[in-house]
Amino acid sequence: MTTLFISDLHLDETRPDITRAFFHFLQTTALKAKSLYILGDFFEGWIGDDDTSDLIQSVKSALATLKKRGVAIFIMHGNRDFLIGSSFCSEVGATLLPDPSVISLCGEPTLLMHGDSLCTDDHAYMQFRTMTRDPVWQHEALSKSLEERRAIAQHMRMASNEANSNKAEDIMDVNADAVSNIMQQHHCTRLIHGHTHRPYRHQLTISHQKAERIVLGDWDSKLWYLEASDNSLILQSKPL
Ligand code: OKV
Ligand code: MN
Repeated sequence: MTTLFISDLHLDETRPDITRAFFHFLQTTALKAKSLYILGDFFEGWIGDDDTSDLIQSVKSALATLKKRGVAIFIMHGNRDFLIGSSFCSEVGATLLPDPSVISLCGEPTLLMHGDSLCTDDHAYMQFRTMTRDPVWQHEALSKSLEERRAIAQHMRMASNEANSNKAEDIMDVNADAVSNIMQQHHCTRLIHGHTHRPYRHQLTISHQKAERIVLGDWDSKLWYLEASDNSLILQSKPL
């Protein structure tokens, strides 16, 4: 029995090929697993659980089917879909995981994160994050009509695309001290996260101990998942 980790699918109407690959992944690889962890940016955007589209409906039903077949599903917020709420999760039978969370994996305490909170050199983004994770902001955001939220989302996405094209590559990666601090705080020698779209297994030394940071890949030209079995971890990628 395996445990699977994915992130950064950025599901969106403009990429039906990714949605198709995800459904195929659920019906094959994920069906054989014990649990599936989705570590953020599952959707390209989220404006509230009351939003219904064909895409959202079909994803809900695919996840609910997986759950009914006995696979446990865990969802963590990403920087894009941070408004996913308890209604969505209970509808599909998933557990909403706080960021960060610690689980035991292959007998080792393992820290799970989306990864955006580690990008502390991107000050503009950290400010955006603080604002949008504020419960008061979120309550106000969700009290607007769906139409209004759609319009605001479109605006925010356009502004963000413009800002990111002017950002240096390395400020959009994790900060090494932020990684070391959070792993020590949680007494973990393994960290699994996504967000940066730089899939890799980094071998580290943290307070004289061997440690590992596993970065999941985004689903774009390839799909990526981390497969954990009894005693091995494999970072897999397949063509879409
Ligand atoms: C998510 C990011 C867009 C980064 C805002 C009311 C309020 C909804 C919202 C709209 C945007 C989330 C919910 C999205 C993340 C972006 C652009 C940059 C850096 C309001 C209702 F309060 F402002 F009125 N938002 N979306 N970005 O499209 O998913 O992560 S989103
Ligand atoms: Mn992200």
